[in-house]
Amino acid sequence: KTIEFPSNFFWGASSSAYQVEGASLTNGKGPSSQDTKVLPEGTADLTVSVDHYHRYKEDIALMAEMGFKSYRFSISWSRVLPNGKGEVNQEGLDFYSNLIDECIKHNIEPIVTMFHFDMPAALDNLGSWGNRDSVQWFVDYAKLLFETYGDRVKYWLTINEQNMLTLVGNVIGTLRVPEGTENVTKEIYQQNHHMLVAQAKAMELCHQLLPDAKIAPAPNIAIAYAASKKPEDALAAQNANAIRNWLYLDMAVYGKYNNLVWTWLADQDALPDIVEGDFESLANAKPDFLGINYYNTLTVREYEAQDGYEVEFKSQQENSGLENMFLGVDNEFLPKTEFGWEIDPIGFRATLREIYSRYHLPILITENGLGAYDELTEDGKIHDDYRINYLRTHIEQMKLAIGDGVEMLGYNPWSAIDLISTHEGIRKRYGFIYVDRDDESVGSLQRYRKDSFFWYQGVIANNGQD
Ligand code: BGP
Repeated sequence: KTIEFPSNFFWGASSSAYQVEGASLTNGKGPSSQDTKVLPEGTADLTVSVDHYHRYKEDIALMAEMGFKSYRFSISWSRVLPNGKGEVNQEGLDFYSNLIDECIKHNIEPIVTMFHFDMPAALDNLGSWGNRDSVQWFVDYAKLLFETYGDRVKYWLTINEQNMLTLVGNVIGTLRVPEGTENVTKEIYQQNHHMLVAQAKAMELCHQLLPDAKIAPAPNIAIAYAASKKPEDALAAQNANAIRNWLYLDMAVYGKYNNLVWTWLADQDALPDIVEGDFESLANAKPDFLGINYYNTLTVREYEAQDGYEVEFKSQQENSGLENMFLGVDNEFLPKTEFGWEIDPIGFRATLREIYSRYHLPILITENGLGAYDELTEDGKIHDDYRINYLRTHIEQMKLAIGDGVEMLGYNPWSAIDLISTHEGIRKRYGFIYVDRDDESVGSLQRYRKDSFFWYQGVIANNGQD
């Protein structure tokens, strides 16, 4: 059968503020947790990044040349509110206003993430998401954004990858556990609860202030496969799915804690403290769609204590596990990227099917992509056929998911332009647009069109056929 992408499908790509902008401590911007954290040795710092702050017009023009219908970017909280609350930085507000106008000028729909891993350092010092006041800080920040940009921004995303923040926040540098904390799991899931309530209140406020706007969470969702036919492995896969995926979507959509997660927390005496009214706020708020980041699936088997395995959820791609719940293993059917991430386009289709049948909300892909070492040739080309191949196979599977009845709003892979990877610096590139800089030196910052740039231009022009 012929499957078509909808005619108003949002073909575009993504970025996040601290990874592209630079100007990290200038023009009134306050430091964020990304500016104060110690970066892995040898990775580019964020003072310049790829200087999108000064070159956004050139960058948006290149996105328009590719035919983008949407651009997903994030607002740096501490650029608009240097202390996270209180005094507003007008220059910061103006920057995003100009960026939004520039998108609209090129008929590119701005899709705005409100929080992408960069907590204002001033709020970090007050305990970040561990402080119950963080709910109000976020709601006040959201109100400022809705009032300032709501006349032009129709699509909003609350918190990027809240599940990864909860599972590996220490690695990302945003969600920290205070030293001396006795029950680490309780502390982490308390912070998670504050984020969930903050998100619910922000979604409700959005609907009150901007009746035409649409708002969604943007977790990193990928289904977990059972490693074998062993029934215990099926249970382990359910545990992994609940903890990694469904907790976040069940909460955002139904305002209910997933029962597997709730009992797992209770067993560890780690249930979050709930304030009166929390469940009401959670139940009242409904997203209009779901923003989904997808990179790769997870394969798990039954947990066994004697494994001598370091049991900890390490990152989205590394084999990881959680005590008594599951252990991650390699999947021999899946190839890996140069950086060791499994590549699973069919898992993308499976994930989309599963999400849609659980929640029945339209899905916007807010990230998907391949990080690789790209090489700039002497004649100014980048032959990234590996990236084209990755994206092509994922688009094919997304199309099959549409054929399965999944309602899709758009595809915004990671990333529009090369940017600084949090863990790997700029040596791990994702963009359609190459930036001449490396981890050691800022370089010329000149932009080049990769082969994938021209390929994606064709895909968009033909609404999904290449
Ligand atoms: C997601 C984040 C992005 C980006 C991407 C790639 O988790 O939302 O900010 O970093 O992953 O990850 P990495 O840069 O580690 O390759």
